[in-house]
Amino acid sequence: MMRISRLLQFLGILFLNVLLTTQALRHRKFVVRDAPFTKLCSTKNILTVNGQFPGPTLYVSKGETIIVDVYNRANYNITIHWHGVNQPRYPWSDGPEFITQCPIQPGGKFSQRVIFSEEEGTLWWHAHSDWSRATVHGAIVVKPAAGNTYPFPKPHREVPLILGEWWKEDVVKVFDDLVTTGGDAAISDSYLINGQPGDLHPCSSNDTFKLNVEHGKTYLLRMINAAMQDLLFFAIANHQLTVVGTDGSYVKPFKVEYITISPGQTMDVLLEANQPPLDRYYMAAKAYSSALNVVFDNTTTTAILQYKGKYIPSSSRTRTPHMPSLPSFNDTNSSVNIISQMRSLADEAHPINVPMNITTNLFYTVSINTLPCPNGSICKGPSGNLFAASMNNNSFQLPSKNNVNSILQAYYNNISGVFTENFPDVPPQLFDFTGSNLSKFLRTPSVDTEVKVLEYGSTVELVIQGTNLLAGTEHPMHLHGHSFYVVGWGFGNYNKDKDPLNYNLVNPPYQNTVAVPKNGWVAIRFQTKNPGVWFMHCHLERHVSWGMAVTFIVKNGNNPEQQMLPPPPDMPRCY
Ligand SMILES: *[C@@H]1O[C@H](CO)[C@@H](O)[C@H](O)[C@H]1NC(C)=O
Ligand SMILES: *[C@@H]1O[C@H](CO)[C@@H](O)[C@H](O)[C@H]1NC(C)=O
Ligand SMILES: *[C@@H]1O[C@H](CO)[C@@H](O)[C@H](O)[C@H]1NC(C)=O
Ligand SMILES: *[C@@H]1O[C@H](CO)[C@@H](O)[C@H](O)[C@H]1NC(C)=O
Ligand SMILES: *[C@@H]1O[C@H](CO)[C@@H](O)[C@H](O)[C@H]1NC(C)=O
Ligand SMILES: *[C@@H]1O[C@H](CO)[C@@H](O)[C@H](O)[C@H]1NC(C)=O
Ligand SMILES: *[C@@H]1O[C@H](CO)[C@@H](O)[C@H](O)[C@H]1NC(C)=O
Ligand SMILES: *[C@@H]1O[C@H](CO)[C@@H](O)[C@H](O)[C@H]1NC(C)=O
Ligand SMILES: *[C@@H]1O[C@H](CO)[C@@H](O)[C@H](O)[C@H]1NC(C)=O
Ligand SMILES: *[C@@H]1O[C@H](CO)[C@@H](O)[C@H](O)[C@H]1NC(C)=O
Ligand SMILES: [Cu+2]
Repeated sequence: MMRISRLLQFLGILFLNVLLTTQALRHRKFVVRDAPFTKLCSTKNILTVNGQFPGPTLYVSKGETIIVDVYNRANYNITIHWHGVNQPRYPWSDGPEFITQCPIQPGGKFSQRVIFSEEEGTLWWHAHSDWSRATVHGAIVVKPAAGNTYPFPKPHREVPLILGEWWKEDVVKVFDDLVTTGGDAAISDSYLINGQPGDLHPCSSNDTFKLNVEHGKTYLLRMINAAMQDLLFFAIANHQLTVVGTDGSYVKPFKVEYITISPGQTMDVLLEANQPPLDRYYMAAKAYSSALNVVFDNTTTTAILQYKGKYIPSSSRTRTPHMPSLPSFNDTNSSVNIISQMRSLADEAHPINVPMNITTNLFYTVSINTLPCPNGSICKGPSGNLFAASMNNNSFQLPSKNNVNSILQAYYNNISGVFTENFPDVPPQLFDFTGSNLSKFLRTPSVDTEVKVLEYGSTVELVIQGTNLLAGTEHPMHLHGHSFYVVGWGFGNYNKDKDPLNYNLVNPPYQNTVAVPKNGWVAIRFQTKNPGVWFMHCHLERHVSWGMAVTFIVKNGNNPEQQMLPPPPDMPRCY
């Protein structure tokens, strides 16, 4: 009996392996190249995929694996990340530069295996090297597996809505200036909706994105915040929005007048076209930026919602659209409207599995810092210093600065000297993190390539605590390789005795990006069931460039199915 079942098991594994290796996977071709685009009255070349901006949408079914053949025909190193795709056992094509791979160099090609598993809903892909993601990004739509349906009535139509950010200047120059001057980044000139600034901006009236709807129908907006520097408020005049999902996972539907969406986050939103059809309505987005005395792009981007049908005279196409009202740029209470209402479905068809027995408690601070200006340089950061940022007082340094290997390659091949395993579980120094008058002696972090090693199968609770060093602000933290349950959040300092009593362990949302509120904290839980090297970082681009990041190494488990797969033969070379 035993023998037969062993044999069947063996044959099963054999069959699975044959399937994995011989199944014809769908290929998509991504050609990274320059293309000219005109916005805000001027034309410049930007880095694109297939000449498109935003880039092409990937459509897949839940659980599918596809191959994206990425060709670099630009003069710039590039990597591509599949944001929110957990890539089970396969960090090799995850994409963050010098974390899991060296960049694809000009003229190079990398065939990236993108492995979908539990994700369903909206995700996105973007470049993960320097600041090239500003223009190299696009949507990923994960449909339910064959025979399954949405947990809400099938919408009439689905529309990706990508929020972006545009500099008139070359974004490579904006990034270089940030690095060489040590100061803050030049602020952008506008935000974008599906690649367009909207008709409140000069020269933009003809190209404004327009959504034509039929009265009485429901539309699914697949929203992505691909902006670089700020959380965004978004609303549609006179229309309520029903949030039904985030980060490739469904939530219990709730109605809102506006949403707050973080860079890195996606949101599935139902729109009922139920307003007077002769009128037109702006869809508008603008920044939530609460740090004191920090200049930011305070412009508003718009698109237009208009009704179609033969009873609508063409003259209505020229009506001035209604403008939605959005919270003011520093309205922190309004910024948490979404995080406070998110609940996962937690039903039979969408079960959840919140870790209850925590094996690994982690407490990480996220801070804006300064580093002393090197002698002989002029630095444009605070008081003539360099801007920096940190987690647990460590300002993360990419290994490229010390070594040509990625952390993943170094880990897999046992190459020493690329990183240390010293990342601390708690801040090295405790202080009143959100206090209003913090000593400037707390501002200087250590600078190092430190990782946190986790055993396979650990149940992790990570509390991320914002600090008020320099200026408290919100931080959208994104984890690669794992989604996590957001079990709690609050303002002020986390209280380890009181705050856990208010956790939602029943139906917390399942996300890959969560905004730590200004001078507040979030608690997330996940189980390490994905061996590999996984980056975690703030998705505000200047903050990650200043070092607000940590790398997790999740070790292999004992069973072969709990171990990393071998690397592909065409991993980009590091030299
Ligand atoms: C918009 O298009 C019209 C007609 O093609 C053209 O005359 C006008 O100059 C365009 N406006 C802008 C701002 O490009
Ligand atoms: C945006 O900020 C600029 C200064 O940077 C200011 O002059 C302008 O009034 C602000 N506009 C809005 C709409 O707040
Ligand atoms: C927001 O900014 C306005 C104008 O700068 C200021 O008057 C107000 O006190 C600020 N509100 C908060 C909550 O910080
Ligand atoms: C924000 O909400 C808190 C708690 O409800 C309240 O105490 C505080 O006054 C509010 N702040 C503002 C600026 O409205
Ligand atoms: C919790 O985890 C620990 C360590 O893995 C284990 O010894 C213990 O039995 C677990 N407790 C429960 C209630 O599962
Ligand atoms: C920089 O200059 C200061 C003061 O002149 C000196 O104390 C320090 O040692 C110098 N640092 C370096 C790295 O040369
Ligand atoms: C790295 O070290 C581990 C444990 O010592 C060993 O099992 C593995 O084969 C080594 N890998 C390489 C590529 O040498
Ligand atoms: C802030 O702290 C410094 C010393 O740590 C003190 O001199 C100063 O008076 C304090 N300012 C306020 C507004 O509390
Ligand atoms: C951060 O690390 C630096 C360098 O090790 C140390 O001097 C400083 O005291 C630390 N600061 C805090 C707040 O832990
Ligand atoms: C691209 O990356 C390689 C090695 O990873 C480096 O040697 C080269 O200088 C980079 N090229 C550019 C244009 O940044
Ligand atoms: Cu941040």
